[in-house]
Amino acid sequence: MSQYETILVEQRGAVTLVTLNRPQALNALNSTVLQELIDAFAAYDADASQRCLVLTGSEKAFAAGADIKEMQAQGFAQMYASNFFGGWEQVTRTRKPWIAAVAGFALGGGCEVAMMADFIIAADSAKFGQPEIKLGVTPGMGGSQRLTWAVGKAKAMEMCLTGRMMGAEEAERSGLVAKVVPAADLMDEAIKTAEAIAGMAPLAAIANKEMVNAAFEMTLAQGINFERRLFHGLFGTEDQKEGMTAFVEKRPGNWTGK
Ligand code: CO8
Repeated sequence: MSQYETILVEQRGAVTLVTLNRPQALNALNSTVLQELIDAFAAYDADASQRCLVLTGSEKAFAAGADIKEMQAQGFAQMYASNFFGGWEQVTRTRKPWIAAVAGFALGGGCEVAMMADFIIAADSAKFGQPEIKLGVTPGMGGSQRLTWAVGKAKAMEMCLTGRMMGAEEAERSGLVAKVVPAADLMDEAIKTAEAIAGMAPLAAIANKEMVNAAFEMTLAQGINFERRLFHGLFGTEDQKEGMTAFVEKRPGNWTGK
């Protein structure tokens, strides 16, 4: 029995599978979903047996946005005092790798959560968009920033100002998603990819993730220096010795995460 109301969490070997589960609202993200994801992601990060996580929704919707019905009546003071949805920052602080597997609608907050992932694998049915302008508002969970980083100003501005949806093929061409697969293959592909990552040296996985993310926060010179220092640091790990010895001995690495 899952201890959660709005998500399902399952461990498949070293891969944690988290499924958004509010089908009646197309997986709209409310405060309960957020709190449950914070808890599930923290549990994943703390569990040494788990090496990669996949977040997914349903065939029809990854998530159709933040829950409009929850937000509708709120005023500025309430939103500001509660720092409404500020908790998503905690999800983005997950240290270990995670993938968003997206089928159907990924709109508004749904698109924004997918973009918080380390990368997105999309079904050919996926539709991405930031339609908040149609509700008289804007993205509020990082969409104006992450979409612009991902696809550049022209497409990000056009999508935010018109609220139009972008299909999977265009999303791949534009750099928003890593890979598009037939809808029927989405979960197999996402789990297979997660298993491949889960089979890597755990500290190297975290270090690779930190480095790529540093590219968004640092100058090129700072980022390259950060990369080199972390690279040097991995020579203090057992897994570096094991990985390089395994290569020389022509066998797979046997990682300890030390
Ligand atoms: N919130 C609440 N309920 C929703 C949402 C949503 N975002 N999306 C769908 N639902 C509900 C519908 O109200 C409907 O419920 P009911 O059956 O009770 O009427 C049920 O889900 C099924 O939806 P539809 O009947 O509309 O299904 P369709 O297949 O006809 O349409 C769409 C699918 C096109 C996805 C349509 O549902 C839609 O346009 N949804 C809203 C998309 C949207 O505008 N998303 C952006 C929301 S705002 C946002 O995400 C801001 C994020 C930043 C917040 C940060 C705060 C700091």
